[in-house]
Amino acid sequence: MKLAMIGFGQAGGKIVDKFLEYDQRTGSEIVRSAVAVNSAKADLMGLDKVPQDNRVLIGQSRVKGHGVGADNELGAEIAEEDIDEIQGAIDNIPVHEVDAFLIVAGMGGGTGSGGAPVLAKHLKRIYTEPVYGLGILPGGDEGGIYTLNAARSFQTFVREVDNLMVFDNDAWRQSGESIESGYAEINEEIVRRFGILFGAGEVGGDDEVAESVVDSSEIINTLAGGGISTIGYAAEEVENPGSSSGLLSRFTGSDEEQTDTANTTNRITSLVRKAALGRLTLPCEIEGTERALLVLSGPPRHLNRKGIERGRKWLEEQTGSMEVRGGDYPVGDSQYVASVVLLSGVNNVPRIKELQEIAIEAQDNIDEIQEESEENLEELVEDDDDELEPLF
Ligand SMILES: Nc1nc2c(ncn2[C@@H]2O[C@H](COP(=O)(O)OP(=O)(O)O)[C@@H](O)[C@H]2O)c(=O)[nH]1
Ligand SMILES: [Mg+2]
Repeated sequence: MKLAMIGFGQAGGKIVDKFLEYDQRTGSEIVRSAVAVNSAKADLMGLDKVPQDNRVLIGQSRVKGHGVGADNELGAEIAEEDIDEIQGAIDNIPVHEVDAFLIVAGMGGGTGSGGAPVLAKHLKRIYTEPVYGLGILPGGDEGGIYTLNAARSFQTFVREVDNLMVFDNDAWRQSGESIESGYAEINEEIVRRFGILFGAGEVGGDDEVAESVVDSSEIINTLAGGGISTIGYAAEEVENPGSSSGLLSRFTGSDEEQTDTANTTNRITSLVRKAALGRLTLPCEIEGTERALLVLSGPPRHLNRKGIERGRKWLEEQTGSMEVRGGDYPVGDSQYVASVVLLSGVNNVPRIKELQEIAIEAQDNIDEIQEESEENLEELVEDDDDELEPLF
């Protein structure tokens, strides 16, 4: 599946940069175009792969290239004010060649948190292609302002996009690591999971013969209907004589072929379970998921229809969904069989409930403060009445 990716803010830009690197490394060709938008000049300069012409600095008249701090209201304002400049970069995208837009942003900061929902709304008004979000939730240790930003931005972002895929930094935090090296690993994880998912829809007719290849319409249909999505992943190393580093098996008897088939099927079903029950990009209860897509990637001889069908059935039972799709993504020279499970329209997510409560609480506080100040104002006016002559 071919995407136009727009990284908004620092996290967004870095992750899109990583997607470009992944594309070059694996030849998956999922990034048709990449744009980075930021209010901080230094962040844009820190990118490696996003073409210079596709780096858009917004809010120059307001913040002089220094960023908005963690002020996501200011982030939203400057995105609105400079939407034409962002559109200028998007005008260079051959939109007829892309299947969807993907806006990537950290939800806890200022620029991406405020700007990503504004851009989503804008793109949806102009284009008919789906607009997806990839939202990164902050770690719990980042502090209250980040959580509050995320709580507010998340609500708007999920409403504006066709589907919001989520990665929760808090669930992936590793202790004893510097933040930067921690992010480097986390970003690898993000790109691997989404790379396999979107790469699955990019296998052409002349690629490896596969039993049931996933195409991009299956990804789009799984995401259609909106809501929040999470992704599971599991992989196992396999022997692959087809790859350069694999061992050549000299002889394969028919008995061995049969155990091979059984092994292949068992490996696939166990990888599907591991992917769905292991750590998801956004941890949640998988029961009650509205739609799901299962992708098995790896060398064609290690993929089979029976395993995928079993895995698909198992996912139907676990999620209670009647809309579970599945297929394979043959990668001839891979040393791994990997299972990616996209759970779309998840409903039972503790982290999201927590964020919603925080947003409501914050709103109540704001209302209270406003009421108080209105009362104070009335008192002032009443007091004034006694002392001042009416103006007219
Ligand atoms: N996964 C990941 N998250 C990041 C990275 N950098 C920042 N974040 C997260 O994104 C949030 C927003 O930070 P940042 O992108 O710098 O804000 P912005 O530039 O104002 O949009 C932070 O609160 C972190 O949770 C990164 O490289 N990877
Ligand atoms: Mg930053």
